[in-house]
Amino acid sequence: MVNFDQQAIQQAFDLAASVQGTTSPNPPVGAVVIRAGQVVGFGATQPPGGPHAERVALAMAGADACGADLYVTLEPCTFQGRTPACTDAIIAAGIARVYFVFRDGDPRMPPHGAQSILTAHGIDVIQIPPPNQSDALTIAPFRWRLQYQRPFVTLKYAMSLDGKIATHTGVSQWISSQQSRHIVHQIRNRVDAIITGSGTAVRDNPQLTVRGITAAHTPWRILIDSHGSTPATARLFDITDAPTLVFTSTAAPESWRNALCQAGVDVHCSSNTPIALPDVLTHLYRLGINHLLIEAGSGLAGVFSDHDCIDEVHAFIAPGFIGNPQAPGPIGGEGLGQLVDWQRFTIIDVQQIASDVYIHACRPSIFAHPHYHTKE
Ligand code: AOF
Ligand code: ZN
Repeated sequence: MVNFDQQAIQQAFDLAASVQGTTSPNPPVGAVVIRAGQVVGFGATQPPGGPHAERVALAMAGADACGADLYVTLEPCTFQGRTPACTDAIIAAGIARVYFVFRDGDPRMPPHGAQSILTAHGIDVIQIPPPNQSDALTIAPFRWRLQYQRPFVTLKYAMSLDGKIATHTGVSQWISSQQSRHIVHQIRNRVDAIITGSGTAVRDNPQLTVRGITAAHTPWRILIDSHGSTPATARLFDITDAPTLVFTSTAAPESWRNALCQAGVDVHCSSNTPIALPDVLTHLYRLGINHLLIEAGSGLAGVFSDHDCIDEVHAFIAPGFIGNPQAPGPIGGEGLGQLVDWQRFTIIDVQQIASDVYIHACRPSIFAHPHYHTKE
């Protein structure tokens, strides 16, 4: 029976959560060093090229790391990437025991992970469960990108009690409460990029920035606009707020594409109209984007859903009716014809936020192998 420190691993997950969105393509990891029941060091993964969580925590612990226990949310890396192997730092510091939760799926890891290297140096290595089921969400975006060569995709929407995200005339501001919209900024702060479509860009002229909270970073803004219908004056194209990447096609006017390039927007032009979602996701994979947030209308969300590319949902449900069959719901697209193989999400959290109900759900497969043994 392993007697590990629940508080230490919880603190490590809190540290990991605090740097979500700032570490891609690396995973956000938290580490805590405990000696004689006291926290002597802690840290989280720094942006790419910077030290990993373990090295930050060990540096803080200094000589106190000798004989101490290390709690880390992901098994320590054993290879030289942009930074040297964490196992070397753990061995050099004289750590006695390493508790970790998730296995690292990076192909540069050896078949048996960090365990054999550390145990060969007399260090006990113990894999423990996550304190909460939802802790798997800290590692899922990193895992998804490696496993499926695409980002982990989160959809956020606000809808009425009758399942509409706008009126039949296209008005959607505002369906959810101000408190719910505040949570959306926290969600944006945890992702690498926010994607929308031209319908939303034209109708709402959104900024898609993190506001009203202390932002850890600035996510990319991504627009899918095959025909160049978003005015060049749109707020999304003001790159002093945040960087913007546009996927368009040769069907869009060349003058529009040039104007965007001149404004500093990163324009990716394809000869296919409409733009193929798998091409977009592959491009984002190559850019190192682990976590993508959809904030769009039913058209773009429907394309993601038809491709079975929505992995997590944040739904805000406001207590009023909108009505009219022409008023859109959150998901358009082709949709399902039958419910035989219908894949349901797993609900992680349900809360009342001011007058709204908030539902947080994700694919059950995120929890299927919470310890993520990839190399068995
Ligand atoms: C850890 N602790 O905090 C993180 C790890 O290029 P590098 O050197 O930054 O290495 C990136 C890889 O390190 C990444 O793909 C993943 O396997 C691991 N991430 N490992 O020990 C950490 N973020
Ligand atoms: Zn490392």
